[in-house]
Amino acid sequence: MTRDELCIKRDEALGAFGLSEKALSCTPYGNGHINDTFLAVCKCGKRYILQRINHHIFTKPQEIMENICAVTSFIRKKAIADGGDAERCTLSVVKTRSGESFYEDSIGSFWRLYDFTEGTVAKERVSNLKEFCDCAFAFGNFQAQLAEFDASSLHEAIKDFHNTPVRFANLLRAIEADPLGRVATVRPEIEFALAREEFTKTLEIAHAEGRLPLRVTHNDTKLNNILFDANTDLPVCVIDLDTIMPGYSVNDFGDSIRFGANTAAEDETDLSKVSLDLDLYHAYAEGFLRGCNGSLTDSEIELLPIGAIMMTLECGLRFLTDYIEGDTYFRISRPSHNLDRCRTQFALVADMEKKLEEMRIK
Ligand code: ADP
Ligand code: GN1
Ligand code: MG
Repeated sequence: MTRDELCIKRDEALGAFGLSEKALSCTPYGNGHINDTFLAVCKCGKRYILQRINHHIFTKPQEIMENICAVTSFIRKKAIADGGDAERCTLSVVKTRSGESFYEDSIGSFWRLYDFTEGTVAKERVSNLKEFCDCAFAFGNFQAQLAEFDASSLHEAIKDFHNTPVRFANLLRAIEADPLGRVATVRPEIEFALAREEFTKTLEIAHAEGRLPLRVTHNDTKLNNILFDANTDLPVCVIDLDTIMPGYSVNDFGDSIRFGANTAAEDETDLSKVSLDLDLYHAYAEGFLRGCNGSLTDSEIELLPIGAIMMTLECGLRFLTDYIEGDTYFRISRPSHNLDRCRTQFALVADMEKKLEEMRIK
């Protein structure tokens, strides 16, 4: 779709929602890799987040929206009962004029609208330990809040999303197909991945042996999926709820570490800058365990460091697979973007492997 076509569809979609007045502007927003996100502003100043759901990835947008509506109303009810901030405690879905939670446009793209959560900011990096610890509390608390949510009512947003052995098998398939002849250029990265095939099975084995329960988890616990209060810097709510489904607590922990406790950005090209910041790591662990409020078992706590390595390795496998397949999944803004991202993830895995003993939670 060209930029112009996207604008036309975006305006068609905006018109489908019951806004009290026409939006004055609607411009690209945020740093997500998957959906197209826009900020829509009305004359009165009211703001909305409009998103085109990536339906190549989320193949059943209706099910995603059912999950989101169910989870957000559950969280909102809980917040009201606890005397919390009903407006800002979770995302608030704006319905279409015909009462649906999403709009399908004339070419089969799917759109949804959220109220903009005012007075908040999303962050790509934290500036101190406390901020990261607060963020950990928010993600841990999110999991604890949903402990009583009926997991069987949730649709599986993306099959095998954090099944690392399946991600490993996908990489092998991509290497075999090698559609763009890129395999020859990424031999060291492939060797790095192949050497860790056995490791990829660790969490699946722990689950099969009864040491790692399935819980309702977020599954995409990147720092920029938390909104912070612009004045107090405290977390206000957890967003990007597309991937909520049964999963492992240690993966929610691990994905936050992967992104937020790395001393470099996810797409840094100078790999000497990449390392695990152990102070951030332990600050996060402390906040996460407090947020989970005693719900994690001893064996889950023991597996937290493995979750951090697993999510980092898995993300590296996914970036490498996408690079080999021709960048069809993650949004890129330069030709080697996915390869650069893969390299930072693998460099971080290597550093975590060295620091494993220091990552143990006592
Ligand atoms: P993606 O799945 O592509 O990562 P997100 O749902 O995380 O998309 O949204 C992308 C960005 O848009 C977020 O990181 C955040 O900055 C912003 N955002 C999303 N929803 C809201 C909201 N309700 N209020 C304010 N900002 C939001
Ligand atoms: C994607 O949507 P976003 O940017 O929050 C991806 C995550 C990856 C992450 C890597 C649905 O997250 O799984 O960990 O990029 N989301 C999906 O930055 O695949
Ligand atoms: Mg996001």
